[in-house]
Amino acid sequence: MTEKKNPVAAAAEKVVEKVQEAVPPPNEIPGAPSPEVASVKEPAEPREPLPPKHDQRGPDTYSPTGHPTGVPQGDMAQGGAYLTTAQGARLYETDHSLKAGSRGPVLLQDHHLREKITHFDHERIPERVVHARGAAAHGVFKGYGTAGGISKAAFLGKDAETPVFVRFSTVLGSRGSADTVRDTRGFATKFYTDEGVFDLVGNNIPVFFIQDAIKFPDVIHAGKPHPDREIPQAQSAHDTFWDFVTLHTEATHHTLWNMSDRGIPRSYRMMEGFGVHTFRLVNAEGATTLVKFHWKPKLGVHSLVWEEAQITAGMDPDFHRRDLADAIEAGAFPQWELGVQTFPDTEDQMFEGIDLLDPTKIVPEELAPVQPIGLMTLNANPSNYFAETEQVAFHVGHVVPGIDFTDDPLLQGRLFSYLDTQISRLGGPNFGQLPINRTHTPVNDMLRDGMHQTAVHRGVAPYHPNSLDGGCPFLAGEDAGAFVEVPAEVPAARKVRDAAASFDDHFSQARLFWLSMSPTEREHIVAAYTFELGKCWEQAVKERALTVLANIDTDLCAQVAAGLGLPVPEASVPPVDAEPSPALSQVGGEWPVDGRVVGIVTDGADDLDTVRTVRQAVLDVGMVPLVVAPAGGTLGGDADPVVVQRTFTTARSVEFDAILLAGAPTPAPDAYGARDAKVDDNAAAVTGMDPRLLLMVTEAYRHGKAIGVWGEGGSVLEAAGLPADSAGVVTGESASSVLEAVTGLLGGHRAWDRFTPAL
Ligand code: HDE
Repeated sequence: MTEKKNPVAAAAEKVVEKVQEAVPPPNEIPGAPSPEVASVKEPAEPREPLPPKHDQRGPDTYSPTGHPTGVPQGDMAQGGAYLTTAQGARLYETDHSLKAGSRGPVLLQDHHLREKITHFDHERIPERVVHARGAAAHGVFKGYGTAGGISKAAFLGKDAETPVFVRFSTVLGSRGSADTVRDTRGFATKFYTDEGVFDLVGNNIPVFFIQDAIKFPDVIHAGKPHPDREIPQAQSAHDTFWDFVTLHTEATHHTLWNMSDRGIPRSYRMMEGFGVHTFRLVNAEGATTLVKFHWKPKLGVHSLVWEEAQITAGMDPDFHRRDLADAIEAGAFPQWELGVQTFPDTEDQMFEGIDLLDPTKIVPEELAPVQPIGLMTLNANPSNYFAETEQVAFHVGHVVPGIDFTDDPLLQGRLFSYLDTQISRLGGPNFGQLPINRTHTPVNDMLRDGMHQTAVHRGVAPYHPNSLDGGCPFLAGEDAGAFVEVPAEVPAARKVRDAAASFDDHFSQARLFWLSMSPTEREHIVAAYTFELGKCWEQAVKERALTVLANIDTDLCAQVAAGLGLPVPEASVPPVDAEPSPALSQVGGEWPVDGRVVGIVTDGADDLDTVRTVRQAVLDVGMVPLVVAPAGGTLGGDADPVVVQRTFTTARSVEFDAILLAGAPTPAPDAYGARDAKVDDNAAAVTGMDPRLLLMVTEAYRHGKAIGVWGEGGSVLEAAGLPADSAGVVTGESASSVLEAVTGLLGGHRAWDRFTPAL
């Protein structure tokens, strides 16, 4: 018997094919705003809306009650060639309101004007109270099957593939704030599993500021801008933040991570993710294991340097957003391995003396290795920021059978907060029906009505038990895949507002982290504390902060005190030596270079064939080449033009992971200080080169970046006063050998050997 094809699905396939045919090939250089090259004249011929760009897709198409609709994603977007009202009536004019005479008053009957303006007036929704600034991508998670012994969750099964949507974020800043500020980063993953949605709502730092959710409003009020002037935006370098974290010393460990390079990631693609709390997994036999979740990026963990982060916040506030979207557009799909540290589910919930319920503590990987259980690949950008990235609603309580909670008091409070917050942000209790939040499994709840209800429920008996709807829906039982809470024992106890004595240790793991850092990383930590506390106004806050640092490490405290010009206090809790955890350091490995950005500087007159070859070679190894020249346009005539992506006016070193100098550009026509403050007129006269290029290489040098030089490029180093024999500076006759060496250096992230740490 031949299988009858569902006509909706068949039609959908055809449309999908059509859309795919229309999709243009990937651009070599990501960032084109549209799938088609724009015309100079305004297009006049009516046509259907353009397809999405090749790298974009929307949420999978499911009904509000979790049924696959077979509707192509394109049908979730606008359609038809003509401008219409929201009700679909075609319009002939949208540039002028309806008036009584061309100079007369506007008429109240102008339904188009009123609809257009009213809708616009209501376009905004409240931003997230924390993690407001973010970027997201679609992808897929593939289980390794290695977690089968500890969790019955089907999506962890061998080769099970589950669609995911991941949103990365900063914590403190508003929606429009800069990406590269010093802050914790959110790392939230929505798994659309066959057993319901599972949200793993984590951060890039494995510990948290507080041990109990009731303190969350306090820490966030302290970290957010001061309530009177509403400054500073998106940063912790201010009095209220340091006032709180020094009075509330359980924040010490997390604050130290923030002051380390982890607080300024190079890219969302190069961050670890952590579930932070200990979770409880349960297998098919009902046996339980305590775990901590880890995301390990295939590209390694890398950071910016502080000056670079600051310049970037001004030059390109969207740096992390752009990096993620560009990498995916260019086909450099970021990947993370999901892993777990496992611990026996003992009565005391301790492991090697570490309280597993205390979210300010890690378990060093050397004590409990991270065991890989699956691989996540992000392979598509959202097609609409608001519909997807802004409206995605995560909730720690979205779990599936096989994953359960522990009594971590921070986790317990989050279980309340995430559901609650969506109601005010997304306008009611039906946020789960927004396309990006829809589960891929049939929904049969008895929740009804409410604002923005988009399901059309049938039946008369949304209550249980009933006989009028035939008893539907029925309860499942564990054997039919129900989520059944682990019947964990709760010890007989008295009601108290209190914490366990083991929660009192606020310094030992901060010291463990400090001792695990390389000398370079320690220098960065000292600099970060000195900067942040130096920005505080209150002397008392600085002095108190030093008393906290004294409890972490004497050297750290002394160095910061020297920078602040304050005396070094005695430790109140003398530091006790801990075994360092090498896994915590970011320095010293080799990683892939996918999506790294290489600036190729040419004066336009040098050997363009070499520039072409190097540009192609950069693309061939999966990196992004950006050609920088004195002026825009193309170089080398019409036959085989080299497109210029950046000029000295638009380029800044922070955009590049490495710089290749193919030439020594003389000052461009706009290279004079009156027009561009980056130009030092004197330097231009003395060196005969464009001073913005000298600024670019000097900054790249300061930021530990690889610099490759051949031909005339050598004279740029000389003019900039940079030693050609310094670590990470490659000079050579052949461009290809220089590029090879630079690529090798990028594998190690930065040339840290260029600097000599004092610590
Ligand atoms: Fe959140 N957190 N959080 N948080 N959190 C929110 O939920 C909250 C905490 C995290 O990309 C809010 O939808 C409380 C730890 C991420 O949409 C809110 C406490 C960790 C995101 C909320 C914490 C996180 C949020 C704001 C203390 C790492 C962004 C908007 C108990 C493990 C998710 C929203 C996204 C967002 C509450 C602590 C991660 C208000 C009460 C610990 C990644 O519900």
